[in-house]
Amino acid sequence: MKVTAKLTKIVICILMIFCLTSCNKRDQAVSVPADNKYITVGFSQVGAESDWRRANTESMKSALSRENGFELIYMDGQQKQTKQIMSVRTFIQQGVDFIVLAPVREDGFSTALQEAKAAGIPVIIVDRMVETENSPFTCFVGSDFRLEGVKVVEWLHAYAEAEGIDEGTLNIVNVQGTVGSSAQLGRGDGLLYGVEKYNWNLLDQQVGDYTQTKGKEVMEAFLNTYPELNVVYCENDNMAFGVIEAIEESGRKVGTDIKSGDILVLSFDGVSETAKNLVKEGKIACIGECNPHHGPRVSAIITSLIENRNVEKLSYVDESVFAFSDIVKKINADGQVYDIVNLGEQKAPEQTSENE
Ligand code: GZL
Repeated sequence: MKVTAKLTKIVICILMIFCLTSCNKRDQAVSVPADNKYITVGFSQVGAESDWRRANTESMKSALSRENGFELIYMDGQQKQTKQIMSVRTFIQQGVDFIVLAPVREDGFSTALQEAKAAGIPVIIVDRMVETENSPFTCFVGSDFRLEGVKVVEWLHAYAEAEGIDEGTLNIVNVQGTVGSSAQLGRGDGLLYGVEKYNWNLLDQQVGDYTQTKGKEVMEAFLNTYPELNVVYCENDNMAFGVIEAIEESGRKVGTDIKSGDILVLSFDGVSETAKNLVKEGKIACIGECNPHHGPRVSAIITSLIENRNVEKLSYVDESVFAFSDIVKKINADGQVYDIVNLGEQKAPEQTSENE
């Protein structure tokens, strides 16, 4: 009898251990919500201030879609850093899997990023950059804004040379993007690089905040103050639209014939057909392209991170330069040669295999 009792006890203990471990397994299985089949991504966008921004939002939404396995929580920062910081903190409380931040300006996000890190949530910075020292983020994908600016100023220099324009007569005004944003800081650096290298006259710099309305206001003031101005360095297309309105309403002419009194407009983005048509007309002489299509890159980065594959800390999108004519065919920016994409005249149709 004793042996049987002992054996029974052993069997019960074994059964209990089995049940406990399998229950735990079942508990662990239940602790992961059954509907958690999507990767949740909290995206804090700058706002909706420009065509570029709307294209960027569209790219992110179509890439981070449910069909692609994502649950996207989109928050519009309305160009206010306080709203974006609040969004990051909300995402942390919601326990999202990833945070994507398009920062309105470089400084001021470090604390919120530290909080996301402490919560174990990877942060991907897109488009504009945050200040890098002690700003913990997993990786960045966006543009090299200084390079964008250098490309445009090198185009202006090459154009002036090709047209026989004395560069000492270039009187430039700068309509700036949002102060403190890396797009504004970088493109502004590009301009100052050209002013110094080619001895241009930089008459003034005022903030247009990337919007058409403010771009027009700034240009109206410039026209009243600087009758000698003949070049406008505009840090995005929507401000350029406002600049062109202001110039034409003032009775001056927008164009590329500076020697005859035209005001030559330079810009950035090149996203909308409106902007490209203005280049064809010569009302915008040159656009430094700014690529808004970050969605697929962010989706690929998230997939790599989930699969524990390495991702580049900083990755930059490829961008070109659009111009109103092919008078300048190539430029050299920071030691790299770039072909100019001529929008002005339709080139001969591409050679096809039949008539090669
Ligand atoms: C650039 C982006 C800028 C665009 C503007 O990557 O941050 O912000 O040039 C947009 O059109 O408003």
